[in-house]
Amino acid sequence: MSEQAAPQHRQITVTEHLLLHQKQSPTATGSFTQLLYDLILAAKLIARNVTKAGLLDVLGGTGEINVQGEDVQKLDDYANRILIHRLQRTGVLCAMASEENADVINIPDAFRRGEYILIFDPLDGSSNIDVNINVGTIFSILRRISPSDQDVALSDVLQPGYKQVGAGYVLYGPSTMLVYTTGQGVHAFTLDPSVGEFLLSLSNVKIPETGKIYSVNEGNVSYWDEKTALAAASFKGSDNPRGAPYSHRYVGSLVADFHRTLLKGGIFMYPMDYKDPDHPKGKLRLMCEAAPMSLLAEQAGGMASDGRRRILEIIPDTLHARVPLYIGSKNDVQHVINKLK
Ligand code: AHM
Ligand code: MG
Repeated sequence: MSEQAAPQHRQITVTEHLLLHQKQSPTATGSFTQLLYDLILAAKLIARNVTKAGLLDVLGGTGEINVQGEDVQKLDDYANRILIHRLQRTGVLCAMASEENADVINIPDAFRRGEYILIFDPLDGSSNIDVNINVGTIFSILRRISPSDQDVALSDVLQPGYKQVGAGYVLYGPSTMLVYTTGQGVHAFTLDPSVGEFLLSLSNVKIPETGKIYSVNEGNVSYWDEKTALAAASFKGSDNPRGAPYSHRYVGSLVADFHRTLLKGGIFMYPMDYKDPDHPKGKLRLMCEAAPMSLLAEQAGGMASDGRRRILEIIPDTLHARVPLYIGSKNDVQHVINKLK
């Protein structure tokens, strides 16, 4: 079970939480804490605009198509700009990569550079924003491997997920929540808009070993192979870890679907599909979606796989590589892996 937050008068802020963990690491310099601090500020600015969607002229598309071939929403673009603007001046990053940008984003010469690389999806699920459904920002933090006096190489960015030194997301929902890990468990904070601070809500979040909910876009069933279709169908009957039908929930925003899976258990899947019959592939991006969620899942005692391999061990071949994703409760994910064999 996750540990509940302290009563109101003893609540701790995310900054206090970060400093506490920093103190516990004798080699910590404070730069990682600075990075998260600036990331949180960017998230608050994004939250401010997301909650005003419908009031400000922020809904709809910009008319542009992004590197993924998708319509760029005005809020996607805003979130991306805010993150790049705020984070390039932290002094602790040597590069960034965004779902919205084709290439690695270098830190301009005007700013100090550091050891960390930030990869993010600025506004995941943004096709849902026009209908007032939860969206989120997902982030992944790596440490560069090449010497710091050299230019950052693509190989610094294309590291497998187990190398992440931090990962998390901000969920813009009925309340704004920050969930993060630095490899010492998963902790969840809620933004109190009256004081502008994220306050600790849950520490050491643990995913139940078996859940009661499966989450997948079943409208795609005719694009799946037979084993995938049978694996998804097994959650409707009794041939599954629960031995009884699961409930089905699918928001269509990874951050929202993952957040529910993290807290309540079960499985979220985005299988490989044959929409392009010659090039079967998953939809979700390895570096800015699957890898950070997988670090969180494993830190919470869950599991994440592409159906064959542990997501965290996959070495990305390109910045925008896509993978199938099966993530959530250990027993539910293992069940699907067995079905796919
Ligand atoms: P996005 O990054 O362009 O918003 O796309 C990713 C989203 C995820 O949030 C979600 O899990 C998935 O796409 C939903 O896809 P679909 O509409 O095909 O079910
Ligand atoms: Mg996304």
